[in-house]
Amino acid sequence: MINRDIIEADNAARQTDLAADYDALGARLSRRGVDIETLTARAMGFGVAIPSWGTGTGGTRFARFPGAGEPRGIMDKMDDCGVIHQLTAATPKVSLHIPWDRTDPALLLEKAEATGLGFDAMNSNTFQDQPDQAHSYKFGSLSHTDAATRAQAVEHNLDCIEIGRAIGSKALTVWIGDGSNFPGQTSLSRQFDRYLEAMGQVYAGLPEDWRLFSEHKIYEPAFYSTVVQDWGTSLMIAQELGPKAQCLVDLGHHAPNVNIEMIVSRLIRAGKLGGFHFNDSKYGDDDLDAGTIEPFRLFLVFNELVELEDTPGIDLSHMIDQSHNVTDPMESLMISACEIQRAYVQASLVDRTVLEGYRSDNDALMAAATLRAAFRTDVEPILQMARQRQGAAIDPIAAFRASGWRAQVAAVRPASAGGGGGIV
Ligand SMILES: [Mn+2]
Repeated sequence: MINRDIIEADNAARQTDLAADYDALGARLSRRGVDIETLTARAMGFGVAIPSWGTGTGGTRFARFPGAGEPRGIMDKMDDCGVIHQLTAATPKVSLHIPWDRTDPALLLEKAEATGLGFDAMNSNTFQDQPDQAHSYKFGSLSHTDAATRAQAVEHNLDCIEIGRAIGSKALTVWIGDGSNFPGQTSLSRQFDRYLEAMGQVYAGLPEDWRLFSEHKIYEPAFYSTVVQDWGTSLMIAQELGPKAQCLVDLGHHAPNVNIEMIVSRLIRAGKLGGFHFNDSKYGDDDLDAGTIEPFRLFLVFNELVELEDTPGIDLSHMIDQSHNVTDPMESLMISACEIQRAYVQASLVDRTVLEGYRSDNDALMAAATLRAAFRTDVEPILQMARQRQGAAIDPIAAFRASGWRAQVAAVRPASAGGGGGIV
């Protein structure tokens, strides 16, 4: 972890400005009937999980250009996640990926204790072959035509649940690359039947207090058809499997211009929204940093979440899923967590009573203006204050750079080679 003195010294230099900015924003919000302290408390209560795989430099299918001091394994990844949470106070959990993070659960618990972290959903991997496995996933996993290959994929998912149980996780996210590259290559209907049957076996192995998240993605690695390609299919899966099955929305897994906030609303209505993989995209599953391309879309997603937050039974896993190819992954993850938190706070200051009035009166112009007023409000002082009050950094990137963390770990972590996974 980073020495507390470094964080405090960096905060000290920013404290006076923050106090002035916070008071000024508080006065402005007060004129709109909004209590800044309520928003700060909400910011402090917000958390988004870091994907363990996001701490290493990602890549594309063309190449990966490693960075300095990349984590050597899950213990280093947990150290990095601990620092991200220390500086942002917004990332209390880590989402593990098996087999990339496979290790003794006792060591994971020990590291979680040392870094002040917990564990969010487990992620299985049947989109790659591992050196020791009997059957290849080249032509699919849970939906493969061969029963033994499907059984192997089911067994792997059950194994992920076992590891998760040992470390206090409460959910399993299943994303598969299964599909086809050619029309006629596979039966679209029977392939889905096979998937459902295999997932039924995974579902049967879920502990009582666990949830199973089905993550859809429109295409890639399969380029003609994908078994779990959209939210409709994901909803069918969740409804067929049972009450512990829900849908996970990865923001980058849709066709361009799809109205994701409406998908969010529909899934909540069905009682089937389980969680998110936050990221941003310009063209496809780009896995860019949250809020960098379409911050208004991120805001609109949170607008639905805040509007429906009192829906009975709603319990969402907020997770990041990004690939950091040209930035320091820890810096990208810190900024992303803060941007996701920003969208949440901005959505929290929408005047819902006023908005409902405009909706009732069919005043489209003022309804849209009400949302824009919230989106345009600079809530940075609220985020900064939330961090400062929790002992984190007012400016996480500045404190991180001042700490010299990257250079320190680069001295003990050997340079890594290219390759490895990044885009899920
Ligand atoms: Mn994802």
